[in-house]
Amino acid sequence: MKFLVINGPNLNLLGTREPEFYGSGSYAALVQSIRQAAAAAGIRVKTVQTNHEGKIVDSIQKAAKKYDGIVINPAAYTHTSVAILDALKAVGLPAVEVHLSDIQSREEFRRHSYISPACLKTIAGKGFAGYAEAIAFLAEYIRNKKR
Ligand code: CA2
Repeated sequence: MKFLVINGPNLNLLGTREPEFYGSGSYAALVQSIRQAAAAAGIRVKTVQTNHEGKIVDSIQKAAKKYDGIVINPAAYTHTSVAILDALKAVGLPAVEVHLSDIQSREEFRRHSYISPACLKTIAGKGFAGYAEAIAFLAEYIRNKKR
């Protein structure tokens, strides 16, 4: 099984600001922890980070025949992007939405996600561990479906 993990705008800056929301680990450390979580779940993984909405849409479209599932932190596009919602719906791959911070307990504008209707589950407020939980959840979901 192979998963695509997509991280959206500004997550490349992890560890440089706002540790109270995003922790003190760098983006490289996040990638490392995602790789470890995938290995522990017996999953192959590809990680991508981009600051561009269209590139996220392109990655989702291209995932169709290459990956079994998607883990996505759309970052700020969570709260604005019908294009990412439509792309996830179009490919129909099982997807889990992840946020490092607890978006429900922050500003009002972060409480709504355009992406969650296309996802099996949203995991927020668990830092890097949220990605590990998403990978384990998706792996279990797909394995159960195949039974
Ligand atoms: O909690 C999350 O993971 C978010 O998706 C992160 C986004 C934010 O817009 C969402 O509302 C919630 C922001 C990512 C920016 O990350 C930075 C990290 C360090 C320094 C600057 C930005």
